Amino acid sequence: MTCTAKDQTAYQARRRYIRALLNGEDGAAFQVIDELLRARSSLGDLYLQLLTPALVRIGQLWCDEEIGVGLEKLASHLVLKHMDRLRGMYAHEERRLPNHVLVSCIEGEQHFIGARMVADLFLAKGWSVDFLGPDVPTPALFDTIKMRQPQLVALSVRTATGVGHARLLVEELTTLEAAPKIILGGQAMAQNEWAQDGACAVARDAVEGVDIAGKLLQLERPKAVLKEYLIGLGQQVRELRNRKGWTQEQLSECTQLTRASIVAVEGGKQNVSMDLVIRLANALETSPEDLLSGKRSLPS
Ligand code: B12
Repeated sequence: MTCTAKDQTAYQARRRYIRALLNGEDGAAFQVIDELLRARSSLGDLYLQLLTPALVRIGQLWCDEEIGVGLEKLASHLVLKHMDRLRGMYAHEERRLPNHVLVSCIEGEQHFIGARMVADLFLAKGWSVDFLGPDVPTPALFDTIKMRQPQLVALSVRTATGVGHARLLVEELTTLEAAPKIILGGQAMAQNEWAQDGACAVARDAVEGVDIAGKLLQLERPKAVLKEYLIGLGQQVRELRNRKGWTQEQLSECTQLTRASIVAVEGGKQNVSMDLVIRLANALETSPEDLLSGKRSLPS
């Protein structure tokens, strides 16, 4: 099998990341993530191609007694810290979709990083997420689901001891009137036939999990609404112009656009050409994608 330059880079990045984790070097470890972010890696890429393999390697070193559980815990908490920072970059309050998922580890399950990854990817897609974390007793989990009424329940089962609890909970949830859709994941789920009977779905990894969830709820991509984007663009332009301390005159000078045009854009009142968006982006030292990503929901 040929090893591409891209594979080589990914491999080197993983080695540097693992070394920094094992040395407790938070800064050096996050620098690897930063470089991959600048190379336009997505959150899913970072979680599946860097953080997960790094933890698997650390688990192997623990299993081979090359490191103790102390260093395993230090490394896994540094990874959790990096995930907190990444979540802050990807989860946008104003992009909330009407979809609600409850993510939890099954009773007895202490491994919660996988479940946290799933929750983060749902957040990045705009879902409302309830995250319950590790080792949630089955009766409490059932009651919380009944009370919160999510459309979807995502359960993490990493070790074999959790499979029985998962099966019991799935059976109980299917008796509910408005039974939620259920998705299961984690290494222990891979071989379990019972989970393939339609009441629930099983995903191999966190990215596949979010994709399957969309299909389970038949979620169509929401139609883009021009007015929402124009209002968002206007607010982004005003925010960035103010951050630069510029007047509308100064922006009009720098972009060679009329002041009236700047006023109309900032008011969300003018349909715009790509040329205009690019002039504004260059003047405000940002990307056209960033200017257009500021979609705002219309006032109800
Ligand atoms: C960190 C760690 C711990 C930490 C957990 C800290 C924490 N905050 O989570 C602590 C120290 C608590 C721990 C304890 C134990 N651990 Co441990 N641990 C690990 C380690 C190193 C990393 C786990 C991890 O986060 N992996 C990375 C995540 C991202 O991977 P993941 O969980 O597979 O999740 C991915 C997918 O499965 C998926 N996914 C997961 N859940 C879900 C849910 C849904 C809905 C979806 C869609 C997808 C999905 O998404 C993720 C990304 O794709 C692993 C090594 C490894 N190979 O993973 C050992 C490992 C899992 N542990 C192991 C063991 C044996 C234990 C203990 C029993 C040790 C002991 N004797 O005490 C206890 C058990 C505790 C318990 N009851 O759960 C073994 C398990 C062996 C086995 N047969 O399953 C491993 C494999 C180590 C080894 N190599 O032997 N552990």
